[in-house]
Amino acid sequence: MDTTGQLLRIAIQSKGRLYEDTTSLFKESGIKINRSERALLVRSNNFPVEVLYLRDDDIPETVASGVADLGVVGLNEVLEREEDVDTLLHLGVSKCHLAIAVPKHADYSGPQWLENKRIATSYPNILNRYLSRHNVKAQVHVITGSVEITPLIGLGDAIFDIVSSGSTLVTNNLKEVENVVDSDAVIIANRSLSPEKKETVKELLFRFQAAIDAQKKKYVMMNAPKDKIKAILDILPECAKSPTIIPLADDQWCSIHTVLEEKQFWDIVSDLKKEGAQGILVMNIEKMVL
Ligand code: PRT
Ligand code: ZN
Repeated sequence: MDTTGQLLRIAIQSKGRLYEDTTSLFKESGIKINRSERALLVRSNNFPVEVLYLRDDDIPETVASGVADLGVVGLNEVLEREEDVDTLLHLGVSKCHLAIAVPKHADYSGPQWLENKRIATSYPNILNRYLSRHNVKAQVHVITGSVEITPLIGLGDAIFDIVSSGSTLVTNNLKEVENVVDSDAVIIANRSLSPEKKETVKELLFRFQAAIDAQKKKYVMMNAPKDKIKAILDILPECAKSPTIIPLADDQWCSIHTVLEEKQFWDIVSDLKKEGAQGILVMNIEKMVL
C-alpha cells in the first residue's frame, strides 16, 4: 500500500525529560522507531510516521510552519511561544507547573507585592500575561537557565520558573507563592493537515490514548472465600462492578479479577483483606481499548 500521502512528520525532543516519555509512548503504542546514534530524522518501519528530533524550544514553530505535522512538547512551551497550532491530546507525563517564587522570608501578600519588583524568568510571555491580568507592573528579566539562583545573587526579587517536586526552590531558599499554570506533555498539530494525514493522526491518537489509559490502570487478581464475593464486590468502585469470577480447585474459594486505577487500589486494599481476600496480585496493563 502506498502511504506517502499519509506519512506524518512528528517533532519530538532529541534528548531530555520529554525524550524518554515520548519514546516510551511510541513503544507502548506499537510504533517502532529504530534511532541510530544522533540521527535527526527516522522513519518508522511499521507505521506511516517519521520522527524529527529537535530542541523542545523549536517544536511549536516547526509545527506551526508545517515543517513538521505534529509535535510532542510541554504545554509550557506551547503557551510561551504563542504559535498558531492545535493542541490535540494531553499525555499526562512530564508534569510540572509554572510558578512565581520569592525568598523564603519575604512578606509576600499577593500579586500586588510584585509591583516594580524584578522577576527573572525564561517564560516572559506567560509571566507578562499573568501580570497584566493582575494589573501589576514589574520588571521582567529574561534569563535562560539557572533562574532560581537569581534572588540569591541579588539579580532579582522573585522568579517565575518550572516547578516539579519543589526541591530546587527549597535548596535556593525560595518559596512558591503563585501557581500560574499547570503543564504536561501535549501533542500539537499543524492547522492545515491534508485529509490523508488527518486519517493517520486519528489512528495515532487512538493508539496513544489506549497506551495512556493502560498506564493509569492496573489488572488486579485476588483469591477470596466464595461466601465473601458479595462483600468484596461491594468494596470495588463503580467502574469495576463486573469483575471476572473464576472457580478454584478448592470449591470454597474463587479468584476475582478486575481493573482498577492504582490510587483506587490503595484506597480499598485493606478493606479487601478484611473481607478475606488473599494472594492479591497487581499487574501492569500494556494496552487498553475502551
Ligand atoms: O535541550 P532542550 O531545550 O530540548 O531541553 P530543555 O533543557 O529545555 O528541557 P528539559 O528536558 O529540562 O525539560 C523539558 C520539559 O519537561 C519542560 O519544558 C517541561 O515541560 C517538562 N518538565 C517537567 C520540566 C520539569 N518537570 C522540571 N523539573 N522541565 C524542567 N524542570 C526543571 C526546572 O527548570 C527547575 O530547574 O527542574 C527544576 C525544578 O524541579 P524540582 O523537581 O526541583 O521542582
Ligand atoms: Zn528547551
